[in-house]
Amino acid sequence: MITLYPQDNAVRMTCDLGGIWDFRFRGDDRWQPIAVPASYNDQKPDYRFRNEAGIVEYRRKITVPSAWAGRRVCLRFDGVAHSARVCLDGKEIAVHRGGFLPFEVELDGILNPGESGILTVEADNRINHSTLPIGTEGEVAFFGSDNPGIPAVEAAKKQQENRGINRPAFDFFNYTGIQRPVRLTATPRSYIRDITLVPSLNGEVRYGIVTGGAEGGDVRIEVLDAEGNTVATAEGTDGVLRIEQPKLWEPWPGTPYLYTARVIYGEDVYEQPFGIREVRVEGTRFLINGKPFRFHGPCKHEDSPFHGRGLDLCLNMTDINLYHWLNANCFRTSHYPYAEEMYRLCDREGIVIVDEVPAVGMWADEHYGWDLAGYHEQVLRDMIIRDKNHPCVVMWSIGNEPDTDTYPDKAYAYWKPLYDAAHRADPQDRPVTLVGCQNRYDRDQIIRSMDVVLINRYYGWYNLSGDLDAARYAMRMELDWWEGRNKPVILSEYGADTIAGLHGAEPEMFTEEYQVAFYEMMSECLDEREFVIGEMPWNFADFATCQGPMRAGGNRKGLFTRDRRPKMAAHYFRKRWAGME
Ligand code: GCB
Repeated sequence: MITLYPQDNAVRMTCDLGGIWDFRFRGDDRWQPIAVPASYNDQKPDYRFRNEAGIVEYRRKITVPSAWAGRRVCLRFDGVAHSARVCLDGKEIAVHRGGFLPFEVELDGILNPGESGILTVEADNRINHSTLPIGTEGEVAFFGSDNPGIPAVEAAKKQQENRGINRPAFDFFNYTGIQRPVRLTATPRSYIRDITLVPSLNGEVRYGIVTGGAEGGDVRIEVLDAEGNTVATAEGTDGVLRIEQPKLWEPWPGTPYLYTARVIYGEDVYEQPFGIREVRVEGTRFLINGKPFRFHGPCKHEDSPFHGRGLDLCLNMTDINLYHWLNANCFRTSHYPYAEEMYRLCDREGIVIVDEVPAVGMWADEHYGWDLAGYHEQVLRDMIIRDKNHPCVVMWSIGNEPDTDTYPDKAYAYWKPLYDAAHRADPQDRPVTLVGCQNRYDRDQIIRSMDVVLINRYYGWYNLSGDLDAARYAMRMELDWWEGRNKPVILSEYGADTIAGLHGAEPEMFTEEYQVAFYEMMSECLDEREFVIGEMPWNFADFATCQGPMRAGGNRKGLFTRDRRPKMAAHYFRKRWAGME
């Protein structure tokens, strides 16, 4: 079950379990030190850390402070990739499927205040046709030519399978482990379990409170403005708050004004930040607070040297300040829900988010035969429950680049119920999208049916490579077609691999000049169309991928290098986006 983000206040306490834990591959005798939270993969120059598919074990001693007597004590994991089995003193206390959403286990009766125990966490990094994201089973990897049919290659592939080699069906390194914080949390026994806030521009905020534990008394809610003044109050588990002359949450460069909903239930208190803003699609426009909003900002990954996909608050801060430097106003959480700290930061900084589930790697048409829809919907609902109150989140993405054109009707039948489920799950009923890959857009049925059409296009890179005139022609021709669909369109990925420091008098592929020329050409096409309401270059920074003949030290389509130095294209967008709001 998804629970509120942990909080320290007068009645709630947390104890961060980050640090150096014990670690080993299942079956090993010897434990070795490992940093938590972080991906384990880059913490040791060892083949197994990078490549082994299977279960790893983490271990440490935990103690519940005796001062927490009488409290409800939980162990909360913000994200363990890709699934976790948690034991205390050898006894299973929790299992969780999926690597990008939180889960918690109540320790009442398992470990009491004043007691210690040995916590072990088994993390499974295997990916296959029943996980999100998807791993390959038998077929070729996402990027890598396996020369199907060559007897020696086929035989060697069988050998690989026997060795448990496990490959992503997606273009980012399969970083795993305990990548996000682990905490002990203490709340009163009768506690606030969930808070839902649905603001309107007129200052009315519909709210709903869910409580847990024994009946604990009345529910009261107070809204505080940014200075801490109480500006509205209400009583009861649901109702409407009324804020006079509300200040709106506006995306950057406006003011992302935040209120705090202080919920009081018996002894418990929780302070939930929120913003007053409305999101709506009207014709081919995307409106935030009734004003047309144009998305401009590169897509991201959670990726950096050393930490891998592990939470790094300093990196998050640096990245968001680089978004400001770029004059960017948004990103998509390609290709999974990010750590909660990032959304909280974007609430404060006014950076808009398109929030994406880890449904990536479904590019083979056979996925319509896999038994995945139920789990997919659960992950989607859990993401929406976790992120529903963030003003920065303005749209949900139910997946990235599935095959939607081989069997358009099967694709429609799979994705439409997920689209409906997202609308049903979101109390704020934000727009919903599915990100389309470069395909037979004339055959596809589902992408065009989304509230906003998000399409990834690589004219001039993966096709028409190196010929930007041809790419311009193709892009224009496709945009002519979309013009007839009467939908708002965002170019949700476009980019060119670029080796920082590689230059050419002629803009040739992989040079910084080509990356700029590619973006200039694309900008020209996009600027001609009013229904194009956004551009999200791929990618903010270079990032790690699995090895393959098309990836030299990872994906190099970053506007920045992996250590966040701007390439020429970053300067290009900084200029282009200045004053674009
Ligand atoms: C895509 C994928 C993204 C890849 C990118 C690329 O279409 O959505 O995950 O990294 O292309 O660079 O090939």
